[in-house]
Amino acid sequence: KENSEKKMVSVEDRTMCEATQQMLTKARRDGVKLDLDRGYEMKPCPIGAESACCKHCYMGPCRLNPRDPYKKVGVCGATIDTIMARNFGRNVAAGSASHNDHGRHILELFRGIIDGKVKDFTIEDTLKLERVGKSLGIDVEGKEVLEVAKELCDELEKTFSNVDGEMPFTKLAPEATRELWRKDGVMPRGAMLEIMEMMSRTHIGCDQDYDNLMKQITRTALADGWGGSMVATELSDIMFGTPSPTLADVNMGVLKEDHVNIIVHGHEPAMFEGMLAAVNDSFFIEEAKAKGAKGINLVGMCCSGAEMMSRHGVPHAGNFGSTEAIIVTGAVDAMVVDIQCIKQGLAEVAKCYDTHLITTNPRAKIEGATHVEFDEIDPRKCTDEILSKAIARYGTRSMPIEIPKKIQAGVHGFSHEYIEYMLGGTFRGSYSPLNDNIINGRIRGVAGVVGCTNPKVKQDSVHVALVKELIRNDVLVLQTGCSQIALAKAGLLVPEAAPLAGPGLAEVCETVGMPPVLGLGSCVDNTRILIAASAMVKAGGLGNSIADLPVAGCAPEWMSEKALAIGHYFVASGVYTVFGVGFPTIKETKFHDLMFNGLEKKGYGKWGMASDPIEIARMMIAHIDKKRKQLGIDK
Ligand code: SF4
Ligand code: MSK
Repeated sequence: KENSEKKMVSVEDRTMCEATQQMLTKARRDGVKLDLDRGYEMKPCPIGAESACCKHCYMGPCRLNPRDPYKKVGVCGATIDTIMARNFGRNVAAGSASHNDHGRHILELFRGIIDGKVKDFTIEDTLKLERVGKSLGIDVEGKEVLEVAKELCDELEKTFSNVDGEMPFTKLAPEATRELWRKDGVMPRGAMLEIMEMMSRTHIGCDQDYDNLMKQITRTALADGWGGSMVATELSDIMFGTPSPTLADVNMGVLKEDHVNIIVHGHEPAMFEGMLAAVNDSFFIEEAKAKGAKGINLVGMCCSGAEMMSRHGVPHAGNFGSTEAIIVTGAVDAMVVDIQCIKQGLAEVAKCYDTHLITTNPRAKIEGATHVEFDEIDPRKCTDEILSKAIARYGTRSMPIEIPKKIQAGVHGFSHEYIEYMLGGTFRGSYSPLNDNIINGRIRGVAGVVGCTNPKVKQDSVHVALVKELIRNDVLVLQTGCSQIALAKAGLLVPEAAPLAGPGLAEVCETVGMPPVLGLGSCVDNTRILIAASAMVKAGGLGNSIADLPVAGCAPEWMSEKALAIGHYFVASGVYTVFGVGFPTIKETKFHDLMFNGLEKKGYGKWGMASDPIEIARMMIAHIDKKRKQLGIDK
């Protein structure tokens, strides 16, 4: 009864993804509640939504009034600015910790290959190994691959363990940007130290000056973007191959009724790479056929899906907002997960549709799921057990199957290296073609549109409307994560979408044969945008620091702490970054003013917030135009 459709908001108001609408309708009919409806029913605490409460000690929790924020202080005397800064700092610490944990495990895998303990993975891209080594000052001349790899591994270990000095990959940022970080004392040292210090300084009775807290927040966020996230992306490219454009299908129609369907969802590529190797084993293909299936269909979801699609063209079934809904098809024989953005609600939905939900990582188990641990030293032990379970489930399928017939082809896999190559071979030298096209005004500026979906807003709708408006105004859009999947489903990641762009951008797209929207991969791959932005500065003609560039960023449907860490590392690197949905600060407070105005005056980027996509586009374009004017390239 609780699920009666009468009480529900229409499915068209919950998501613009037609496949997800169809599955939400079916779930309601089946009496199964999905996150899209739970999100609508949840009434978030208005005090918490604006970060006006604190539970950092047991004299509280203390609640202040967001409508009159300076009227009261916490029991310890903490002001609204201290409370908001501490809360934000801990969010950023959690987000940075997630990406650094991911990056550190990728580094351990890399070390395992070098030591010879890991035999099922290898160093795929030796050219990139050399390039990254050289960029960090490693002498690669005349050295064996493993020798360079060992030196790179030792150097990148400092990303996590340094207690002083400068994090290795910060060398890739423009000198003026690094000088600002040094001058303000926010240059990140080692990620473990920065995250530890962030947690320590936000303990009751420690750092109670919002401006001073902002310094450690900035350092902790930079330790993500120029730290663990960048290590994850660059080493994953070296081990599994650097992406280049590849055609791939997206949306729930990639499931096949007559195949054993296995979905991999999460963030670390190793387990997915292991699955990809295992599904081609003729033994399992024959096993599947013996149960009446035509074969085994491996597809991705969320960010590890985006990463595998970029690298190998593996089909992608949908973003964060569709992970529960896809199980409602009844066609998913196993959903295999690792870390981050895996809703606990999947366990209940999987139970309802007799789907195996399989956790594989010791750092992320789910009550009610089956745990089959993945070990890089013996990957087949895990992948073979998963395949056996999925094939057995196919053989006993008893539910009606309903797969939405929605599928959209797109071009994915634009690494920063490929963007350099495509737009003229190099960013360096006398103004690269990308910079030339920005200077001559064909391309007005560059926007990064990234991040999650959030059931507080209609899934995908803000992403799609925003990106359409940006390209219509000649802004080239770079995408990652769940946002990229939203636009892929909407059909914008194809060269044929060029006519949707303004005349200048359309001309560039048609000349080069590229889409107006470029998909760069998963959410850790946002670091590709940092590297591309640094390369634009170094190419010349667009100022001295990232803050000078006519660029802007946005996460219009964000939800995670990782998104806050990413947003802040972009701001700290010099980028105007707008968030949709809402923001955990109160306007008319000193901390909010520092984030939304003060940081820019100090030479950083700044935060912005709006929920309407056209309003967000207007804000981003106004910033791009302001930067063009400052550079003297406005016409
Ligand atoms: Fe309240 Fe201060 Fe304790 Fe926070 S730290 S709960 S504001 S007394
Ligand atoms: S998965 S952090 S919902 S982009 Fe990277 Fe998607 Fe956001 Fe998770």
